[in-house]
Amino acid sequence: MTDCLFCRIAAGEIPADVVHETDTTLAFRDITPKAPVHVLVIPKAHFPDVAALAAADPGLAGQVLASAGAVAEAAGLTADGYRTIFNTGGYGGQEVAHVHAHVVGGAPLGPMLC
Ligand code: IU
Repeated sequence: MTDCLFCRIAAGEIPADVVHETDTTLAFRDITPKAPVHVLVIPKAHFPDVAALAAADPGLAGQVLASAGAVAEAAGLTADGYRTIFNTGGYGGQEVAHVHAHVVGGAPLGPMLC
């Protein structure tokens, strides 16, 4: 049993509104959406942030980005545009220490979000 929330979601121990899944990644709707579409994309394996993920497993980092693109495509965001965000650390506003990409869109976005 891990105390990492997103590891537990990836393991199916905590329910989530899953919109996309591969062998290595999971995408689910943010419980507090900041835009009409707000999906989080995680690797199923635990890495604390995007820099740690990219350093340890660049291939998996690419798979997370590919999943983010697939989520945007499936949500119909590609024509008007959208944003992919990785928050890192305290000043970066990262609240959950399991790397996750925010895929946000569905309306014009302000200069900052998430
Ligand atoms: P952050 O980049 O670590 O700040 O983003 C964490 C996100 O996880 C944030 O947008 C929360 O709304 C979201 N979230 C969630 O989707 N489900 C949860 O159980 C919890 C947080 I706690």
